[in-house]
Amino acid sequence: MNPRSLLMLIAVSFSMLTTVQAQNENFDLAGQRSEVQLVNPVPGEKRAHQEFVINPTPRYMRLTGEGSVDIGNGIKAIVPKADSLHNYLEDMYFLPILCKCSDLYSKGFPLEATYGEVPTEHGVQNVSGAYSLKISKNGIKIVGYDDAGIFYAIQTLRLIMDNPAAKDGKSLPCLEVVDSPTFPYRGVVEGFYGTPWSHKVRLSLIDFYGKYKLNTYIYGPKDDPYHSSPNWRLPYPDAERKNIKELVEACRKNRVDFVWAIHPGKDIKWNEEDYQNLVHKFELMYADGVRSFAIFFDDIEGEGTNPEKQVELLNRLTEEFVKPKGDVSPLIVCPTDYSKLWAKAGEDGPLSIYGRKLDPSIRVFWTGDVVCSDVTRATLDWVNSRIKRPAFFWWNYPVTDYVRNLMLQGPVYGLDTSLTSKDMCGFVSNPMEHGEASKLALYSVADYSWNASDYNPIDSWERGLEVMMPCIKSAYRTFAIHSSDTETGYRRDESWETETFRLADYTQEKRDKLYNEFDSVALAPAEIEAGCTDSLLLVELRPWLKEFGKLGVRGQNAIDLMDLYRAGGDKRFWNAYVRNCMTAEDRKEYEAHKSGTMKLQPFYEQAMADLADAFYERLTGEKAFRLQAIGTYPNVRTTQTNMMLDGDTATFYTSGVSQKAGDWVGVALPELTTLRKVHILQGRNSKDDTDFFDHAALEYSVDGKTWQPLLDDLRNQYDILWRGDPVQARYIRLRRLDSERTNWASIREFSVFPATKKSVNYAKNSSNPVNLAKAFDHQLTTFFHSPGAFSFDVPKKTISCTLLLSVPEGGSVILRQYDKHNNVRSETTTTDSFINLNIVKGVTHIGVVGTADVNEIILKEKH
Ligand code: LOG
Repeated sequence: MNPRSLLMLIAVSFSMLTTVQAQNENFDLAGQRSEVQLVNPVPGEKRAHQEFVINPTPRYMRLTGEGSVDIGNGIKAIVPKADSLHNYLEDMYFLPILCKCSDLYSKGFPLEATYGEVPTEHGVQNVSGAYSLKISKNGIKIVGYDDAGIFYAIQTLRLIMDNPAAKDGKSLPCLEVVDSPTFPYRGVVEGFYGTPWSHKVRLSLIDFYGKYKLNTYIYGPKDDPYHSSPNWRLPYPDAERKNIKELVEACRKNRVDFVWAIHPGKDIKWNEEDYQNLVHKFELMYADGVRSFAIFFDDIEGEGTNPEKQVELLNRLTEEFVKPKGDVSPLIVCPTDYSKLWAKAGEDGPLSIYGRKLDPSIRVFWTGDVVCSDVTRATLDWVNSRIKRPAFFWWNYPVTDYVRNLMLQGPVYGLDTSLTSKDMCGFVSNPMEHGEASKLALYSVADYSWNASDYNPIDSWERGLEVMMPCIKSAYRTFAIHSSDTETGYRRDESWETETFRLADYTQEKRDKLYNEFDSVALAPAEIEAGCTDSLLLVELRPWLKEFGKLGVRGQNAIDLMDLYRAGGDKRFWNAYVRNCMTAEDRKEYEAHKSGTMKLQPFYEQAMADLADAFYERLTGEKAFRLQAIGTYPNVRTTQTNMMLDGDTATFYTSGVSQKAGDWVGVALPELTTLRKVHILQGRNSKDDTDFFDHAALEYSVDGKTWQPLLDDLRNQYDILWRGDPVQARYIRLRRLDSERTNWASIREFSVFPATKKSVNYAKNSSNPVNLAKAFDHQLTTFFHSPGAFSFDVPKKTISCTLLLSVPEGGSVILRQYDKHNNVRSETTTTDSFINLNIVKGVTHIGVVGTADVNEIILKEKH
């Protein structure tokens, strides 16, 4: 599947989640403006952990009340014999081990670990990884159900030692832990598009998996050519082979299954030759130590999608490769129908074929109702009843391959805590291409998948933040809480502790709170730079931190501007205002590494727009002519609609979800206005774009309820222009009519031209006379760029002229007033962005020399 169709799938998937916002009958402009988000809030609450933190949260833990024991003099350890795979003394490297002996008289605090011998006597569950750990005055007793059980008891001990109560490893609290995992397979699938993780990052992650009791690492980066087409048939080059061997070894130490996945479906032929090619590749991987294998048939088209052939291949491999080897785990498969969104439901559907024919040992992946979606009982019941086994959940979070400009640091939630291994056999997360920065989410993935019923998303996240950056948790938390949502994807709550406000709702209290928050945002990057000890993590976060700091500063400045505006002082206000506007370059940089998309940046945008409008009204006594996007799509409330109102045909608004019957996109005018022209540019281009309404009507309304057509039955029109007898309207919209199309909807520009406002006839000597209109459009946020010089006419009765500019590029501008003989009657040079000229009698036009953006020119006439 090419990236475009992948996006389409995601597009379709999100459309299923959204609800229709505004029906024609109850259209509500106020509702469109509100900050209500279609995002589930994060459940759970922060807990006090006075004693110590263990992740994943143990199923049962009790302090026995015997106080603590001293291990400062060393430990005498009795553990099962080391073999080629397991060496428990090595696993206990963090303990001050004196000797490994059973001699009663030898020194050291006794530690004894056993497994396999009637472990249930100690309350140990009958599942791999289960263990009990008892610390008492008599010693430390570990009982594992199996090797993994001992290893996990050791990890719990290791985390206890990390806590302050352990007094630098000298003391241990007396306690009892009886613990076991909810799901047998827990971990990570490196299954994203984009740059695969580096070897160093993979190794660091594997240690992280072991520490937090994750036991599965599925290697399947889409952009590793030896995993997918074209090279899945070929052996890895030597350097990669060496690395894979090292990964296998690191996984062994950490009791992690290294599962090597192959993605052959794009060009596999269902013949003997390709079967042998696949077995040959598996043999090569086996020779390098791999003992677990997966086959992915996701995101493919054509021959490879045939479920009967997929089943045949998997069953034959099970019989001829897995079973004869004796030490290879059952296979894992990702079906082509991995999400309910397009899975065929019927008896003859691929999943039902799997259910009837696939060897029962084979585990089957499932991503939920859509590609990136919550883990629910309903979705599992749906798939399990077809595949006839508990699915293996492939959770597409915190993956960002479909929103690569985001860095997801929010809580892990949307996971049903009542599920058991009967509902799903395993749970793996597909993370971001930023492996270190994914650890925060994986910390909680480990918590949930080990102990689902006690999972508390907020508390887990708070603990994870502390583990990631213990010395500067607060700064990191500030970054994380505002870097959570996907904006257009699997929506996640963000900035839930922050309350923003509009200029009209300004109160001292709201102002101070938000100002402090922006202050923390502005300071966070430097604090994290100074205090984060993980250099790999810093490298990943740095581009986002830089933009985050800038967002903090412009947010604070916006609040300062509100204060300045309220204090009066036009000159000071405007000069400060233009300095806080984002340049095209600023926007490009922000767009590339976004954060604060749910509340912080929208606050900035809204505050700047509100200020511009209020200031315009103060200067002219008239309402600013600002268009407000409205429509059926949830994101018409977001700043994304600016893209169709910015006068720039290179940028566009996109619905982000597929179009359907009843959809429309429109604008609300500030007041009832007589219109003479409407111009809409649909699509991302005018030639062959798929994202547009190919059948539409242009309509206007006075009340937002009843609509009249301006143009009807528009077919395949990207460029829609209406001119006619002026109409009185408050709302204009482009409505989708009957169509087969299910693409997204995109609009490059939505322009409305009032008849009551004077049209522009001022362009002279201007290289771009069209854009000069932006200086006369009765609002301050759009602008005309003066490339060096321009001039405009001054109507007869004009007594004054106010120019609102950006900071002039050369530092200053010259303004010359000319009479009709082109004689200069007055000349002013200024460095100011707010320029007020009294018009000299007889002046007919004004020349401006200088390079600057001209936001507005306001001419006042004598009454
Ligand atoms: C891909 C996956 C990708 C993810 C998120 C699966 C099974 N496959 O839509 O490689 O990272 O979505 O974009 C996928 O999820 N397909």
